[in-house]
Amino acid sequence: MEKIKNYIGGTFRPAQSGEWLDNVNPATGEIYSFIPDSDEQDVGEAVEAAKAAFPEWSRTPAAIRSKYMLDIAERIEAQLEELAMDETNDNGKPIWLSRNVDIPRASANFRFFATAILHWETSTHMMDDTAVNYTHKSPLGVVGCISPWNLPLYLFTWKIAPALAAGNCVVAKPSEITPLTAYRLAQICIDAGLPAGVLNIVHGSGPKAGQAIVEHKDVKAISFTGGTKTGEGIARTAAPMFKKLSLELGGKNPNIIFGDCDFEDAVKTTVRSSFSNQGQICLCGSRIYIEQNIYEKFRDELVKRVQQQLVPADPLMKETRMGAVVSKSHKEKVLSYIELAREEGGNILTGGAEADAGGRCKNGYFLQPTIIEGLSETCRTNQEEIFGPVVTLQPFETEEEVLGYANCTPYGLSATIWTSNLKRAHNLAHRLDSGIIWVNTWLLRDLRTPFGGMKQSGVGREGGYDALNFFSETRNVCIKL
Ligand code: TXE
Repeated sequence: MEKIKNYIGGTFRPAQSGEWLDNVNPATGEIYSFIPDSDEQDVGEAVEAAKAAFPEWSRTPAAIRSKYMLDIAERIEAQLEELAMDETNDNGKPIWLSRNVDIPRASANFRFFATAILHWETSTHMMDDTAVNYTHKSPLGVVGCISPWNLPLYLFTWKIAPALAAGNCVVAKPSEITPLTAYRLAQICIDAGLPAGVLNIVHGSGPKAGQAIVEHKDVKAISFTGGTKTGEGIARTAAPMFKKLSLELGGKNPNIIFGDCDFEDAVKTTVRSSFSNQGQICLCGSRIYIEQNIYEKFRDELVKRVQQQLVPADPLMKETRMGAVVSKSHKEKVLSYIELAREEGGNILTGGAEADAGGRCKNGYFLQPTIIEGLSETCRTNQEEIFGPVVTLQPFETEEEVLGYANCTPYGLSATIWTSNLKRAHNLAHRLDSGIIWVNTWLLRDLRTPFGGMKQSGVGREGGYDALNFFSETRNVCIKL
């Protein structure tokens, strides 16, 4: 069985403790590789390697940094098939999704920040004829990037790429549940000739390896995506050390569907926004609010299409659109929420149980896509992040009413609005407690735009120049004329 290794100082190494963790394929329930159970010793080594590489890398011209990164982007593209297969085996997601979304986006992340750094401008402020101020940006030094399991290589590279582009050296940790494509990325970096120590990848658990990155005194910033509770713990450790923090946390996103929407487009996209990646995307809409005058028509059509299109099956089959959820414990967590929804008086319109994908997947972690109605906006099912293939439906009559529903959770990541009334769309968009709002679309991403949430969905924004600014220190220089 394959043993995944840490990538430190340009070489592959096991954890110093010699301990390993199991890596399970969620579609089969079988252990298929091992990962290093790293701790603070390994993180310490990685930080030292990053510190040693930093002076050279930070002085390397942006155009050369960009070249390394473009080379990495091309190598990811060239290995699309192998990487897609690895991602699906690690995560349980349909191979279609790995091929068409996860891996292409990982390459796009490197390509985007490799070119963004070439166009990054700083500002000047003239004070009449008295003085000129200019803003100077420099890399922070060694930074930490910690990513989750739902979009493994996609989110890992979304953090690493801007950090490297801005001239930092990185200690990164992928989720211990989905480590494989991060390991492949290390080999790609070696093949691309990325100087040793510029990127270091430490594998292991959150409480051991992740916490050691957050606690290390020489790690200047932490960029984290994951659960809200974990983010809270990270902030507790990092804030008193005055580290820069970017936290992209959970969501409980509303989809608001008005009677005047393009019905076909709204239903079709809602199937995707509810259940893509088995509902395990922080941007999935899990609370669907439908205007009363189309409630029944929309509900019946949504249920019909989900039953027809989303049959849980072997994620390696090219036609599969509903794969396995990421782990046994996650499957159980989602099932416990379905049980809670029943206790709270919810009516399960479809799904509501485990699924058997048969064949080699008979012991995998599959769930039926689940649609529930009849719950209030304030019940736990509608307040807590489930992060699985479970959505609720609720009718509304007025804009004010649905705005209240949409904003009534502790989260504020994203929202979608479906309407042909432009005035209403703007009006609502400006009043929703969400960092990302889509009107008549979902998950349409321009990588230049700010990405992140309000309230318990996080702190800070990723994407575009926001990410480059996060990974930089800013000085103002004032010169008297
Ligand atoms: O996330 P964790 P998990 C939500 C979702 C899910 C829940 C838990 O609701 O059910 O979070 O998922 C590392 N110091 N999202 O358990 O634990 C960990 O090793 C430093 C939302 O995977 O937050 C992993 O690399 N690092 C979401 C990463 O943090 C620590 C995506 C995320 O793990 C750590 C995924 C610590 N003390 C889950 N503890 C989104 N919003 O995209 C853990 N980690």
